[in-house]
Amino acid sequence: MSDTTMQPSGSQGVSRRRFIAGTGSILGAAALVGHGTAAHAATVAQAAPIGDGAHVPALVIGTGYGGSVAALRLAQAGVDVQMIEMGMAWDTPGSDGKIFCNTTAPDYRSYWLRTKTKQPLSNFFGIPIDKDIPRYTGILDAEDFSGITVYQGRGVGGGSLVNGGMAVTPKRENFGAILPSVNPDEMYNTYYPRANAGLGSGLIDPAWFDTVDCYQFARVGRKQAGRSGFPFVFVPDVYDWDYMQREAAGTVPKSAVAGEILYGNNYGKKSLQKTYLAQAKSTGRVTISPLHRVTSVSPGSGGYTVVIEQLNTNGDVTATKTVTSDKVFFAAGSVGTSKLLVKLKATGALPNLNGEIGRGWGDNGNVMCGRANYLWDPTGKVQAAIPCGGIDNWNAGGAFAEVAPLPTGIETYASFYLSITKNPNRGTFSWNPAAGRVDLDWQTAWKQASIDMARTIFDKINATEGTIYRTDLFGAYKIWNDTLTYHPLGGAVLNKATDNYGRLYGYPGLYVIDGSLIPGNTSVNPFVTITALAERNIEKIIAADLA
Ligand code: FAE
Repeated sequence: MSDTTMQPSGSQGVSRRRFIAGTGSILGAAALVGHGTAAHAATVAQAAPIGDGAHVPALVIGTGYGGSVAALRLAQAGVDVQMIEMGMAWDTPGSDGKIFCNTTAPDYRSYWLRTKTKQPLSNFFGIPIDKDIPRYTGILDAEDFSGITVYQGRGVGGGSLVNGGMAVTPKRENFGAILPSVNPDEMYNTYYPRANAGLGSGLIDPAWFDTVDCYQFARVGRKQAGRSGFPFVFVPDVYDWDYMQREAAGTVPKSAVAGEILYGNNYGKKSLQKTYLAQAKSTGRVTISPLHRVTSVSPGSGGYTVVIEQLNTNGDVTATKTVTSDKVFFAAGSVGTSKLLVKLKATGALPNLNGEIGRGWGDNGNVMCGRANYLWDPTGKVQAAIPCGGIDNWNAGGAFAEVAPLPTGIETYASFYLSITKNPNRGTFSWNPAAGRVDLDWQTAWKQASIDMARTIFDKINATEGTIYRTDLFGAYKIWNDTLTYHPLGGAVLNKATDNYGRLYGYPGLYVIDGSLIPGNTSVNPFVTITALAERNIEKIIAADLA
């Protein structure tokens, strides 16, 4: 029992008054989310990892949005928390002095246990651009299922390490279709504002946007959307916009302006390492064990028995630890949590989980495309890798399209878009006993609905501009990237697999608190909704279950 956070179980008690006091302090969190140099990541550097045989009051599986909210709020309420993360800590520079590698030069740090990159944009002028890399516990997992590749962040901070930081609150009129059992007043008055404050969301300065070279691609996107009658909306991002202005002016080291995204941002981005997790660590009650992967949770004597594999950077298991926890929070992301719960139900570790486990999974309707512009409409040699706006045709055409950068370092005359569409198809995870793994029954053909919705925007823009789709970005003559998602959602849907606050039916003390609660679509980029829902649920759980 070498674990440093081991506490007598009496220490976990929390009163409503203490919890509310804790909640108040996050409202000042925006002040805490500073300029965000890579060095800040060290503030969440590790104490000793969890020890074999430890007994802990609360264990959180995963360090993404849901897990970070749970850890912070539990810690502020006086509960000691162990966070278990299968990816790396991402707090130590490589031999080039940087923690993260650049998008244009993916190296060993780029992909989770692959020997070749699997870049979302796989071709350029029709030529494949993927390259060999050493197998390593890199930051971006391109996890292949039948019919779809699901991109996910691996490491302390989860998806916040790799994503574009677009912090979008859905329009209130769309909320009923996103989370039908949740009171929108609570969300829009309390939990979305709390989430946005905690994440450090902010808007680009429109005056700067209008003049700076690195957003020429987005100005072209705005102009062309407008000429076809579509609203272009600025959307907030968690990137530090002041820092980006200084990057563009050449006074600080460049990150977004140097094309960093997907494999981590060395500066500027307020990932969870610098926001929720930094605050959680500062309570002194949160310990994170990176390169530790949870493989089992089952009822045991004196709490839940949790089996954890420790990994090295080759992905080999170097130790297996068994610990006990009074409460376990599944925050391994939509895919990670769904895979664990489906396996644990099917293999007899948690047989009483209900039949909704593994169901209701969606891709947030993601589909990508590019358009070819004329020579008089260049999109810019230097493009900031952080998107700042989108084209909203959600209610008329079922698509919200992020005007995305193509940070290649050369003029491409291409406009690039990631569309989020109202795709109605839902997949189901199931246990495959012969292969010993969890499968997903997604079909690539289901993306046709997304393509049709995205075309409500881009066919019209092409018609107005007299332009065509690019056919060289995703394989020869392929217009649409219809084989991936960045936004996995569902698999343990709120009020179906769990109660209306994420408590798993059949197992008091087991909770789901990540994107798997959301039934497949958020109408916009999802992490603000994941964070806000986690804020709502943990407040209730602390008040009702830990009081
Ligand atoms: P997530 O952040 O994925 O965290 C789960 C964590 O659990 C990960 O760190 C895993 O490594 C870890 N884990 C999984 N299984 C285990 C296990 N068995 N044991 C221990 N640890 C485990 O979950 N969303 C936006 O809103 N705006 C954007 O601009 C945006 N851009 C994106 C760009 C890319 C390239 C990608 C991949 C995603 C993007 N997203 C964006 C999606 C967003 O990052 C995602 O919805 C959230 O990260 C999901 O949050 P969760 O808390 O559900």
